[in-house]
Parts: sequence; C-alpha cells; structure tokens
Amino acid sequence: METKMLIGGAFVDAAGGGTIPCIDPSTGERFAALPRGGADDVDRAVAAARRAFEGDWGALTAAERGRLMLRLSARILETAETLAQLESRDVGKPLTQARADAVACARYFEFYGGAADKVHGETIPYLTGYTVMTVREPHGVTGHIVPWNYPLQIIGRSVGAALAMGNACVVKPGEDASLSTLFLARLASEAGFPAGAINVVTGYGEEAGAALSAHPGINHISFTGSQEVGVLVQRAAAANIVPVTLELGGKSPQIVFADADLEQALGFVVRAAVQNAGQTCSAGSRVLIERPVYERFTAMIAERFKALRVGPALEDHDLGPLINARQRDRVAGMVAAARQAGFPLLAEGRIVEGAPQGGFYVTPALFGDVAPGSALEQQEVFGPALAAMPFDGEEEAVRLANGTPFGLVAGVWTRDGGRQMRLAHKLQAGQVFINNYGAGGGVELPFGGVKRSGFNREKGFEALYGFSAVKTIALKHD
Ligand code: TXE
Repeated sequence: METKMLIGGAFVDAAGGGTIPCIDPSTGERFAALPRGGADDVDRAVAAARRAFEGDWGALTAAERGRLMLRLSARILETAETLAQLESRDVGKPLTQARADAVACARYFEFYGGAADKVHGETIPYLTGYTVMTVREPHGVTGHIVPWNYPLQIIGRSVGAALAMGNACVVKPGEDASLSTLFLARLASEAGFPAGAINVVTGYGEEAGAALSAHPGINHISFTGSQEVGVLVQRAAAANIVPVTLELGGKSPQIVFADADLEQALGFVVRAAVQNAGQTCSAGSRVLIERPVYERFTAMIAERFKALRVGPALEDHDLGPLINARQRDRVAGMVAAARQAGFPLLAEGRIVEGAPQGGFYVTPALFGDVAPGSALEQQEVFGPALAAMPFDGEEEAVRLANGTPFGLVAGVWTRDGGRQMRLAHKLQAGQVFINNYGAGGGVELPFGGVKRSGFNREKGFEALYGFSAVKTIALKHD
C-alpha cells in the first residue's frame, strides 16, 4: 500500500508534516494515514509538472506517450485484484464493483494510449497563395480534483485523456479515498513515466484542492464533485482565465412507459439506483412510471430492494456502507424528511443499527408518489434512496424529467421507436440511454452534463479535444 504523495518523481510526505486518516467505511476504523498536502505541496507539484512539460515528458512523441500509457494499462491489469481490494476497502464499495472499476481504469489508459497519436489537425481551403492548417496542442499543466466515489474510473478518464494529449498532471484525490490513486502513481513510476508527468497531492479540499484550483501555474482544471465546490473551483480558475471541466452530479430520471419490457427494465432501474450504494453522479435516483403499470412496477422494485443485502465491502454484498458518518447521516436525514412529508415508503431505508462494527450502512429506500418540487425529487441524495412518480403520457414524462436543475443522464424504456427518438431529443441531459442505463459504462462514450450537472465532456474522443487547444497556422507562400 502506497501512502506517500508523488511529486516530481519522488514519494514524499507533506511539507507541513501533517497527515489525514484513512477510515474503513465498513468498520469505521482508521487503518492508514496519508500526507496532509497544502499550498506548498501544490506549488512543488505544479513546478514539477511544468518542468516535465517543458522537459522529458514534453519531448516525447505522441506515439511514445501512448506506449507508456499502454504499459501502465498492462500493469493495472496485472495488479487489478490488489487495486480492487484496496479500492473496495477505502471506498466501501462491494468488491465486484471495485474489480470492474480497476478493469475500467486499465481500459481508459489503453483507449487513450491508443488514441495519443491519432488526434489530427485539418487543412483549410483559403485564399490563393495561403496554406492554412490547425494543430492540437496540450494546455500544459492540468489539475484534476477527484472525488472519493469512483477514484479509479475518474483518474482513468481524466488523467488518461490529459496525458494522451501531452499535458503534465497534478491530481488531488478525495480525502476519503486516495489510496488507489497513490497505488496508480506507483505503477506509473514503475512503468517509466518521466518524473513530474503525473503528480499526486493528497489532502483536504479546502487546503490542497483550493490551492490547486487557484494556482496560476495551472492551464486547465477538471473537477468532479459537488455543485457548491464546483462553483468555488470555477471562480478560482476564472481569476486566472483557466478553462474548466465540471462534472457535478444529478437527479437523473429513469422513465418507464407502459409498453416497456418491465422485467428487462427492472434490473437496470434497481442497479442504477443502488450501485455504489447510490453514491454515483449518474445514479438513476428518480423513476417515472406510466400510470397503467405504476402499481405493478413499483411493487417489482420494492420486492427487489427488500432482497438486497447490505454489508462490509470486501464481503461483496449488493450494497456496502456509505463513505463516512456525515454522508450516512445526510442520507438518513433526507429519508426521514421524505417520510415526514408523507410519501408512501415502499421499501425501507434506515441506518443499520450497530451494523458490522460501526460501519456507515443505510438500507435502500423506495418512496412512492413523490411530489414534484419536493426535496426528494429535486435534490441529489447520493445514497440508496429512489423516488417513484406516476405520469400520464409522453408530455408529462418529459416535463417531470426536465423539471430539476440537473441534466446528467436520462433512461427511457419503451418499445415505441418514434417515442424513443422524440424523447432522446427532448430530454435535457448529457446522455440519454434507451432501453438500458449507462450502456455498460464504455470508455468510448462521451460523458458530461448540461444545466447544473456541469459542462464539457470527459470519456471518449471528445475528452481529447477538451484537454487540448487548437492552433491555426497560416502560411503565405505566393
Ligand atoms: O464533495 P466535494 P463531498 C456530491 C454528492 C455528495 C456531495 C458532497 O451530492 O453528497 O457532493 O460530497 C475537493 N476547493 N458529489 O463533500 O466536497 C474534495 O477534497 C477545491 C457528487 O465529498 O465536492 C474532493 O477531492 N477542491 C460527485 C472533491 O473536491 C475542494 C462526487 C469533491 O469533494 C474544495 C462527490 C475546495 N474548496 C460528491 N472542497 C459526483 N459528481 O460524482 C472540497 N474539494
């Protein structure tokens, strides 16, 4: 287990000497300590990244960068089981889900490693006597502020794309789950990345995170986390005219029409609500059900919810604990408020009393007839709580689906081909999934939000454009 930060090729403690604890969410126990990085460490990391960008890392060809990334991808796969166990323990994520994250992380580095030398510019027909072309250049030093819910996947998608385009990176992982990021940093060093190409500064958001987002030496910042902090990050970056990518979560609807294959929809709907105990930006946390099948489908979900097993992450139950006591209390509080509001509780959500030695467990809750405009319908719970609502017809479905400040994902279940495409166009979301939810999470698929879910895209080829800038070159030869 790597417990030091990576700055300029060396694994180091924080300049200030402080530490932050690693708490196992399955037991509430402290099992390791990490450097409490601050502004000095961010300064060192940004300087190291700049040196790498202007030196060894920047001197590599695109193909050489790609080859290093493929080597890292192979190392991730070789160590996937160790990484998955580390992630499972640190995040409190069921082992099967952590294993999938480790494989996805390797796949990101494979995809972006392969793409590194395949991003081309254009030639543009122009005036006689001119040849005009575009080239795509890296921004320089990119900052990556990562949350605790999917560290392996988020590092893969954002650092992978940034490195492919030739940027040097400074990563600030979530303080609640940094271990897999440090492990990846160790693998990257072993794979032969030049010193400073990848740097990791652990620590608290208000310290290391704030210092990174305000740093004048950063040329791009990518942030995944809460709306409140997204605003702070964008404001800090604005002071330096630095472009940002924000991925801020949602209240994503899953819309089930009466003509849908309900059995098939059920598995997707339940998984989208409870994967990683609901702590997923793209969680399908609202289910809108056409009235003729409302009673039947809510009963089907309730039955599945009641059968879900909750327990320690490494024992690989359906749901693990929530990340920390604060998150558990927040989720339990929102569930209690929804009960108070009088929405029928179709499956119970409660703190599992004294559950395995003090971990942060909550059982999945399903509320029926949730009122439009209520807190449960409008606010991200980030826990296993699903709001069910009936609707009559396509128009109402679209109105309800679009009726929150968010716009990350929407799922639609219907056999009607015309309706599928009408909804795909009308739904305010960065991605619409029809008769599925998430499309298996493929690394090839661009991902991001509209409205308050954020902007710019990660994943897929699209991310490569975000991590680079177009330069136009016009040559007058006659
Ligand atoms: O997020 P934070 P938290 C949502 C979800 C959750 C809520 C709070 O609703 O319940 O946010 O979670 C760093 N300057 N999502 O408190 O604080 C922090 O250290 C710069 C949705 O964990 O936003 C961490 O690395 N950085 C989401 C990262 O920001 C700062 C994933 C995210 O933490 C900072 C996580 C500051 N002032 C939470 N303060 C998603 N979109 O998937 C904190 N950070």
